Amino acid sequence: MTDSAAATAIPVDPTTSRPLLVDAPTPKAPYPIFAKGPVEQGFQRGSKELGIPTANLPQAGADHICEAAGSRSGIYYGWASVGAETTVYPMVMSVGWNPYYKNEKRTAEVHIIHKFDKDFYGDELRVIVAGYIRDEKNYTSLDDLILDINTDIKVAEHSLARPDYLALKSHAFLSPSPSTGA
Ligand code: ADP
Ligand code: RBF
Ligand code: MG
Repeated sequence: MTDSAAATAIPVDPTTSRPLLVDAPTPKAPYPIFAKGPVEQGFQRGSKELGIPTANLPQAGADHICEAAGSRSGIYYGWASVGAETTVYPMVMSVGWNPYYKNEKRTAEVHIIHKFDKDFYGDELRVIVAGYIRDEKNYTSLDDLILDINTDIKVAEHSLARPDYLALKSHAFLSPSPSTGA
């Protein structure tokens, strides 16, 4: 490999062989997409037991993201903040149709890449969606789903480290709303 090829090579996750960088060096329309709302309860299908809890955005937030992103179901990445906290964390988000609602409703579930001490149901969740990672897949094994989510997390971290994506981390949208209180 020549030096210039090495300099431009995209790193790959050894476990899943997936590239760790997605999207152009600068966010392109329709990104960034902004959404906020109080965290709602999901179906408690055990995301937490998998070690991958997902905070559900209200329906209006999920619909807004879907529409803005061209109604594309799949896995997205970006930044998130919660409640009265000013800390901004990287996030991965699964957007899809929910069979429970007979495919009439889409959900947007956000996994914040941080270990929290407690739940934050009802708190305001603010997200900036910076780009798209992949389509949703059907898995035959839970282990394979977990491996892919762990790669999604690495993809988000790598992709968000680029200057034009990092700049979104300090966007005013992620500051607590005056009414958030508590
Ligand atoms: P639900 O079905 O209600 O969404 P989950 O098992 O997916 O249940 O857990 C989600 C909840 O876990 C969130 O609403 C939030 O209160 C809490 N939580 C704790 N840590 C995180 C995290 N890192 N990312 C997202 N949610 C988290
Ligand atoms: N579920 C799937 O069936 N296929 C997927 O490709 C998929 N990818 C996910 C990626 C991320 C980053 C996250 C957080 C979840 C993903 N899920 C996927 C799981 C699913 O959307 C949901 O979290 C669980 O069903 C629990 O509600
Ligand atoms: Mg959840």
